[in-house]
Amino acid sequence: MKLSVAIAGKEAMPNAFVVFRGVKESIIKAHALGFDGVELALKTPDEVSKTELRQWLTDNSLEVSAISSGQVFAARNLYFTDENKDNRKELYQNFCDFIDLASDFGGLVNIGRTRGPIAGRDIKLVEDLFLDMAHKVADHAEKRGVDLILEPVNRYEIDFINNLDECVALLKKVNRKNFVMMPDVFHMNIEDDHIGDSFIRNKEYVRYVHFADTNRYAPGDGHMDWDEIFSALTAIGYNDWTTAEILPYPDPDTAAKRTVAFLKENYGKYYN
Ligand code: LER
Ligand code: MN
Repeated sequence: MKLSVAIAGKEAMPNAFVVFRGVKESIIKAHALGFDGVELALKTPDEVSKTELRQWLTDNSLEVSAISSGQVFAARNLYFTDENKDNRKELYQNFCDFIDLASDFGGLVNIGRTRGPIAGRDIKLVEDLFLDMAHKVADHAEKRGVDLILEPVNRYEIDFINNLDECVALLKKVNRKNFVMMPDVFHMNIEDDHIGDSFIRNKEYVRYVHFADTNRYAPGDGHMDWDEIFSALTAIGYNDWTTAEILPYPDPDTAAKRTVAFLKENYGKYYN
């Protein structure tokens, strides 16, 4: 497996779920602390120059693990289940641009809270709005060789697609090879029956994984059963990115250092 850390540009909202801010500074830090990659949380596609990004990654032997889109929802209020035509157009264009960026960096674009809420509406209408946008962005992603990764998110953040079973039920309706799943063990701890069983039940769709402990602090700082998680990931043959999407507590450097120390000391054999 490879270890990545969530980062954002300097302009990210204070509540963005990232450890480091400032793309260049974050890449330098991530490399120095022992990560293999960074997950880029972007608000807009033009926030980072491709040329500079490529140079910073090369200089620090780092990869982009994925582009994440949470701030497109949190800061710009754009989402798949919106009925407003102009907003849908803007969201579609934004996703096409993220996909183009991902085709050069990482090959993955996340859909977390950007899927949008049900918000008291008829579930059929909400799913149809989601499916319509899902197919449009999947068409574009297919041309660029990019996968879209839908993330179940806990009920206190959004009311649509909270656990892996619900996510896979919807992904079966999407029915596109490049539209798969990104489980986050922090949300799974709240929503799924048993983390290990849920990974195994839904294994065909697992493409990327977010790590955090039960309190959303660094792995090892809460009461998450990491043995169960690594056993399940091994059982399903998962050997790809595990990305720390944690609160920068008590400060970004300490949180990042604790993540690397805990995972490499206890589960080093998985990070060959
Ligand atoms: C939000 O809680 C989260 O986990 C993000 O990765 C998705 O927006
Ligand atoms: Mn997450």
